[in-house]
Amino acid sequence: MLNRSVSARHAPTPEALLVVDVQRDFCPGGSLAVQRGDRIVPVLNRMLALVRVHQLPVYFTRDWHPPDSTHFVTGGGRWPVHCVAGTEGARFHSDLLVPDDAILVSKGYETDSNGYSAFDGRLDDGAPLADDLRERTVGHLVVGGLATEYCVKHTVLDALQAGWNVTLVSDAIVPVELSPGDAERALGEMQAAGAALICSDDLQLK
Ligand code: VGL
Repeated sequence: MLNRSVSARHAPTPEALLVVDVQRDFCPGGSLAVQRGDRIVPVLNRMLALVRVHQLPVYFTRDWHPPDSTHFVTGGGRWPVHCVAGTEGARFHSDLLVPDDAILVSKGYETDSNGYSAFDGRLDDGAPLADDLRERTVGHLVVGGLATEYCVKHTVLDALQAGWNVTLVSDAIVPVELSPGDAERALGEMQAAGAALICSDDLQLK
């Protein structure tokens, strides 16, 4: 368990990487596959290498649903069963280089929770994401992952609303695009709320 009083004394780290839901069920072959969702894995791996050089915190969110979630069609919701806690489909993509010191954020674990936003999630020790970010004095989140107009969008909007700066990495996100234009609308919403949109090649970390 993270010792919170010790972590609060860490040197300030203004930026952190937040990787949203790059789980097997959201990738080709999964039960809620985002078309070509896995194409961001090499991009994220390059970003992870960069972040390591700068020794910045890295958060990985994961959908972590109970089998009887009301988020699923089987429970009256809109989505096929996916990312059930502890199953193969809930694991991160096998090529994603999740570092040993990655901070996991599980969300959607209550029966009646959609768990779209990382800010509804908790770390392994039960701390809400926002508390951990504040303790590490993170002021700026660099965000990539799946899917643009659901978990990425809800996470980014919640982060901005709560006062974090957000840089969204355009080639490290993929939409579900259930209806044409969904992704563009989501990007517009996030930018209007204050998110900066950049390509991973232009990413500069402090
Ligand atoms: C997601 C649809 C349903 C996501 C999660 O991770 O974006 N999308 N559940």
